[in-house]
Amino acid sequence: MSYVLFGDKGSGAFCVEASLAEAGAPVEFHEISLEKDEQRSEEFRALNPSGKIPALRLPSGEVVTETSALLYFIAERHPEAKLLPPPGSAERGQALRWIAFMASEIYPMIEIADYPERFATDHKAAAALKLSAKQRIRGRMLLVEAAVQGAPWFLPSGFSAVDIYAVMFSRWRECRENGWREAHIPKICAMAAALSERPVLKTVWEKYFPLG
Ligand SMILES: N[C@@H](CCC(=O)N[C@@H](CS)C(=O)NCC(=O)O)C(=O)O
Repeated sequence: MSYVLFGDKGSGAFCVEASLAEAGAPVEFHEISLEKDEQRSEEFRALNPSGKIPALRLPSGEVVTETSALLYFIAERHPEAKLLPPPGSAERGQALRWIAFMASEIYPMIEIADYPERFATDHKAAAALKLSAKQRIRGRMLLVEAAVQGAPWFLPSGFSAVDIYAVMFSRWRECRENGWREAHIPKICAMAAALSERPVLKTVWEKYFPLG
């Protein structure tokens, strides 16, 4: 039995598939279409009651969800992939800090930007909310950009799970629209270019972000 990843192309499942590819761990992909709202189906909610992707079924049968937890978990389970700096090191502290920042300050804003009607009572309020969520996401991505310590990677010691996570947010509509990311987060764009060239990530990259 291998890992089974429940996700969709272009989604947060990218982080999981990229981390597993770095670790050389085989994974079976099970598509949960966001367009068809399959993440809200009863069948999928049996795996993740919060109705969100990604979800990872382990070879032993348990299901783990929450992208940031999965980034830590895969790094821990596959230490040979060196997805995080050594435990207790100052760099590990920075890695955990910025993954936590993106998980708590940016990812929840994506739901507001993508599904504003869940949070508003009418179309006008939903449109205003969508716009302000996009502005928050952008403002917070600027903080991530300013914290980049290496080149092209986030950490001076090299490639890590932080790069996978930051690059994912930069691919989404809120950062992509109107060339915003190229103008405002060039270090994360350089990170994305370098990441897409990593031999083990090429196929994953093309699957999730065929348009770059
Ligand atoms: N807290 C979750 C958030 C995951 C999330 O928002 N996933 C999006 C796709 S990238 C989703 O499933 N959206 C569908 C929905 O909110 O109905 C995590 O960190 O994994």
